[in-house]
Amino acid sequence: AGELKWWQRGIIYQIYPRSFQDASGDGVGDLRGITARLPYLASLGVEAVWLSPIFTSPMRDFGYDVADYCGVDPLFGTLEDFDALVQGAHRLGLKVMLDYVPNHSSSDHAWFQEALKGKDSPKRDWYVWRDPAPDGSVPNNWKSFFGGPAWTLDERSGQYYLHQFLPSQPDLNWRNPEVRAAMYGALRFWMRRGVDGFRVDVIWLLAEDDRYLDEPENPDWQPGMIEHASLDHIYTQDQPETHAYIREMRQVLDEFEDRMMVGEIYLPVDRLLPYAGTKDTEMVHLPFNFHLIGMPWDAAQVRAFADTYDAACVLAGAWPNWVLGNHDQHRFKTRVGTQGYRVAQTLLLTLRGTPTVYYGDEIGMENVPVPPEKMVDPAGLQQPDVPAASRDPERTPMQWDSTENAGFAPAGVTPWLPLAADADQVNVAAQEKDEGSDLNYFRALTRLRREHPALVGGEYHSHDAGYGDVFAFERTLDGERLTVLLNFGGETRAVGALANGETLLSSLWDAGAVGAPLRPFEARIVRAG
Ligand code: ISL
Repeated sequence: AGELKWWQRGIIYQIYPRSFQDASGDGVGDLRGITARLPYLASLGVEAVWLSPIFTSPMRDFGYDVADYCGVDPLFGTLEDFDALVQGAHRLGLKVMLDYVPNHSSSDHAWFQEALKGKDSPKRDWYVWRDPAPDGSVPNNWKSFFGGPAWTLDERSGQYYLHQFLPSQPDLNWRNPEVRAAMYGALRFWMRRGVDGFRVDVIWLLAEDDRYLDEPENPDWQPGMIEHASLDHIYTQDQPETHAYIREMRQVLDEFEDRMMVGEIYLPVDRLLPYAGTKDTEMVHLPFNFHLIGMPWDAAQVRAFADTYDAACVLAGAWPNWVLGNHDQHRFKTRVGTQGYRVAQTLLLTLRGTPTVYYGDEIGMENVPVPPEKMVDPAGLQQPDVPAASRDPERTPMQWDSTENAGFAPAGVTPWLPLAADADQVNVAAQEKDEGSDLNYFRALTRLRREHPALVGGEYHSHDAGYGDVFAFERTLDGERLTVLLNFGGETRAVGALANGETLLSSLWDAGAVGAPLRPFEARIVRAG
């Protein structure tokens, strides 16, 4: 796998900076905290660390509302702290990725404040303004992801501005070349400081159809689903102009050596892979593949998807990637259950493609119930009728040890979100000492990836294991063949010749006899003899 790039070869580890390590003692994680934990990150065997937004922000959407694209928010530290983090990471061989939020700024951004001055403001056209409908109401039926209309009236000018998220997150007007130039300037600023790559927030939403037509209703919407899903978003998502802007963005990245971007894109595979571009016109290096998150946890369905996706990637010349969780999704251990956890982790780290891991998943963190009076996520607060809407449960502090505040923050400090009730048992320190822990299983998997290039660069081919609850596939490279056997169910399953060969790793640790049946919920990696 020598010719692979770092973002193909390695694992991306997502840190939600508010929740990783609080060095300053204010209950919120920060950059110096992350720097202090770099040796831990290196010990995991990951390649790159992606930081959710650290930029100057009023934090109404916890940093996804940027008030200065080239500044570090004081809550997280200073530019000097950031430089130290990058240097420290690079010394340990870790890449650093930032979270770039181009679709919208904060309403506190100087650009929006200038635009608010009136229709003649030089920055007016940097955002998306429309006159009211003839009856004075919103220009059309577009909705915010967080509930309510995607339009807010600016009383002074009598016009509405577009916001696909909070009213305090006005959409930037990407059709305006000045906006694009300014936003590319921010990318260059961070790349000059040594940043290796970017996760690009809602990249598939950058442009809107400029006829501003009503979106069609979604016939599959039901009460209990978020309001945003009541429409089919054919005019606000995946527009041809968006593709053009991404091609431009890619050229900015290519001004620097070996940089990459991964795009946040929630689309079906046939509309997702075009975001990788073509050999001649490249776009994002990785278009996030979130499909394992949305689909039922079922061996046959996961296999069918993996087959389809892998083949589509080969055809499109796109490098595959896999995700089980992030700061917007419920913890995967909570979704698949304790028993399915190691099967899922094995799947993530052995399918062909770049895995992205969410902080804490390596120790098996689960959703933490957050009582109503402690809820802070606007997506949850604005949609109280949708219990699953809040993203607080998957954003709770990292569990480092069994001291007060689990080592996340000094004793006596109140963390910004509550810690898991079992943090005194489920934590890094405890799992370091336990050979059979989730943490050591994760490390065993990353070690295997390093020792066996077939797991990284090898071809993927699935097998019919003869049972609906077993997913079996092989990874082959240069004569080495590794078989991954995943028992999604609670039955013992004899998979015959598929299990023949030396067991390199079992989720139940003991290798067992050659060719032994799969035990309930066992994940096993076998080297064919
Ligand atoms: O989470 C989602 C899919 O289940 C969608 O609601 C949508 O993809 C998401 O809200 C978009 O997320 C990104 O942009 C938001 C920010 O709040 C999220 O944290 C970020 O990941 C606005 O910047």
